[in-house]
Parts: sequence; C-alpha cells; structure tokens
Amino acid sequence: DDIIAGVREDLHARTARVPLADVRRAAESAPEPLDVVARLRDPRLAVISEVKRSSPSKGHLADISDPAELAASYAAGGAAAISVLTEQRRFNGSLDDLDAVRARVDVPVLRKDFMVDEYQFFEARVHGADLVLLIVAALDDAQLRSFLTLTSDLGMTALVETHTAEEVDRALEAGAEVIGVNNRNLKTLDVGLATFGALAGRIGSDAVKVAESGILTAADVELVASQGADAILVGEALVRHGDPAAAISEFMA
Ligand code: IGP
Repeated sequence: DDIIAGVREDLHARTARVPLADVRRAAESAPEPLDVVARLRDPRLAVISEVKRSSPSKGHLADISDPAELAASYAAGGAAAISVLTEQRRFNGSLDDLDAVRARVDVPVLRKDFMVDEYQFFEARVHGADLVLLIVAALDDAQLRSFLTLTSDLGMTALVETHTAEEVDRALEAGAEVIGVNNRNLKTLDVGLATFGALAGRIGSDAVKVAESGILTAADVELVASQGADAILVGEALVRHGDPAAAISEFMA
C-alpha cells in the first residue's frame, strides 16, 4: 500500500548515496548485537518502550526534542528494549533517532520500520539495531524466510508481527522465535486488546509472545499478561506520560 511505496522511495534515495555493497560491508564489521531473547523469556513481564513522535492513526503524539533523553528514562524505568520508529513519512521517525538512542543506552534497540528490502537489514545493523520488525502482512513466505535468515546471520533478533490466525501460522511455519500480535489493524487502524487474547493460545509457548499497541493502563497490562504475554510493546502511553520511567515501573509491578 502507500506507506510501503513511500518507504521504497526513501530507500531508493539512500541506496543511490550508499550502495548495497558498502552498507553490507559496514554491517559485517559493526559491533555484535545484544541478545534480547533471554531477557524476553525471563518470567518477569518485559516492556519494550517505543520512541514514537506521531502515527497515521493518532497524528502528532509528542514533541520529542531529545530522543536519547527519552530512551535514557525508558532504560532507567527498566525497559527490556527500546523501539525506535525510523519510518519518516507517517511516523516522523528517522535513522538519526536510532543513532541518538543507540549512542545513549545499553539496552537492546529495535529498528521499527516497514522492512521490505535486504538493504534495510544491513542498514539497521550499521545504525546499531539489535532487533528488527518483520510485518507478516507485508511479506510473502519466501521474503519472510529469507529476512528471518538474514536477521539471524547478522546476529539480530526479529520481532515477527501478526494480526490474524493465518499470519500467526505463517510466522510459526517460518520459524519465528519472537512473535508480536498487533492489536491495531494496520488497514482500519482499529485497536482492540482482544486480538492478543484470541491469538496467544495459537502461538503457544515455543515462541516469545509480545502484545503490541493500544496498551494504555495498568489494567490493560494485567489483561494481556493474564492472557500469556511475555512482553508488551508500548508507545503512546509512554511518550505522553510526564514520567515515563515511573510508568514503566508501574507496568512491571
Ligand atoms: C506501539 P501504541 O498504541 O502503544 O502507541 O503502539 C506499537 O505497537 C505501534 O507503534 C506499532 C507499529 C507497528 C508502528 C506496532 N506495529 C508497525 C509502525 C509499524
């Protein structure tokens, strides 16, 4: 759809500046990524905290003048990982935000974008990402498998995002180790926490289960935790909170 068309156009401009061979070579000599799966498997609920300036569904969310400062407060609050939106047109994110966050914190960092080309995986590594997002709905099975392999060849972890039973089956079939259920339908933008509840059982306990989107209150956290979430991915509630570190501690309590 048109988000992806924009992502491809921006990507095209970057590949014209830095060719694939160069970004690949740089990725291969970047420092080792951090392991995040062990932390996500820890019995304590893991909070993946997102640096999110705006979104197609909510428009402008927060003035984030210093993403590194926000990331530092996420880390202080006990975030297991920090997600940084790098999509520019709809989410007002950037690779500069990823760089700023990476330079500031020691916790694993997720490059949150629409990953549709191998170039983006090398680029994620060059910019210090430990995790990348793979959206099942945006990929065919061959892409899903090859991007999972590329992610692990680069030492990173993939958060494989689903929204339907069929997508969960495809994620499992492809060998995903960390599966997210997006409570937001990316087509209609409707949010319902029931989506995670309906799909958690299907994922089972071989993969790490991440409940994504629409988690605003401690009661929301309790609900998805009771339905088997190992981790939650939270953006809006944290970027709008006056004290994000306290909000994360409260979610983990
Ligand atoms: C965070 P929220 O409702 O807490 O701000 O959601 C995160 O789940 C959401 O930003 C997200 C997303 C995505 C953004 C989930 N999957 C894919 C862009 C692309």
